Amino acid sequence: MKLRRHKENPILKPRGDDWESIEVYNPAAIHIDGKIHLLYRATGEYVKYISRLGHAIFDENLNLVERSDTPCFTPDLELWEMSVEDARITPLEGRLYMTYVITPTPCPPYSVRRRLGMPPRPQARTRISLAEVTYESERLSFQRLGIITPYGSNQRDTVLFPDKIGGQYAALHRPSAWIGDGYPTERPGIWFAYLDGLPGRMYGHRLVMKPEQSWESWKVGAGPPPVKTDKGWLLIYHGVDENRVYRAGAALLDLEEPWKVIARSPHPILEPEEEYERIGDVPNVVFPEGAVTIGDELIVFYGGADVVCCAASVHLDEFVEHLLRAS
Ligand code: BMA
Repeated sequence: MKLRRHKENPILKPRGDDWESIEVYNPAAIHIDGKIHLLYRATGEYVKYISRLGHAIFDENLNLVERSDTPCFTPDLELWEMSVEDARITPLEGRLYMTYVITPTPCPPYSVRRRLGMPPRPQARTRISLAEVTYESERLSFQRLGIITPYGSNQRDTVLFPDKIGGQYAALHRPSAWIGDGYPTERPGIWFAYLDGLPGRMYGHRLVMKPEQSWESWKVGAGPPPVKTDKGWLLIYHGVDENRVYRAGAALLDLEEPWKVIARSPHPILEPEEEYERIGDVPNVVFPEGAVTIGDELIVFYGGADVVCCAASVHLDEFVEHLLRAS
């Protein structure tokens, strides 16, 4: 079963001549008091390729209500954050937590470097940091809580579960360095871990999913935080193939032992088809990172071709039933 694209896609495009003038993509999403807040990755130049986070507010019909003129979250150079990328927001115990990627040596993607004749990408080991987000008097503020992923594991795509698992905080993460000899996967996969606190460190790692189908053979990574349903945790994830095409898939994970996969979509639930997904700074990319449930509808927010923000939706119960039948 496929997600249905929003008719007004893309819902956000680059604008101005500053920090968000070339790319606005891969948004986190959170639903607060009838409004949907997106925190999107924004870039304004290719040379340093620093990402910041922008903030846009939509109503429940996805009409844009407000878009901040300034970034809401910027790298803290004293913490060796040169670029902050690909946020996810999880409501947990009445608070909001954001996981985000820190890149020590930001660098444009291959297609842009080739176009601009730039030198090869420096070796970068990315890490995931955590922040608590507060929304008060229509303003977002952030308190940094520090790095949560294991040293040297080269991370992206890390999301907290919105509930404790077995009484412990828990996350899904994607350690790109944990492949090959000594690891249960040859290609980057989605792993489960507990956290010993917030802030805290990960422990008790278990592989949840590795690439299975040809459309996800290069790597897989979690998208938005898992959505709790009575059939299991619904995980929307991305899969990359040998030609670096990014598609979205879905899986259901056991509620108590989320490292156990109950169902998994054999086919993509969204793939690059529209021009804004096929043509951009990285062609052929749909990259889901945010999801909100409004009534029976699950709305998924994703980046298109590393340039724009988009939305697509599905009837949640029908989708879960279909996933159970199809796998
Ligand atoms: C990933 C991340 C994402 C990006 C995707 C496609 O590694 O950098 O932010 O959308 O590649 O380029």
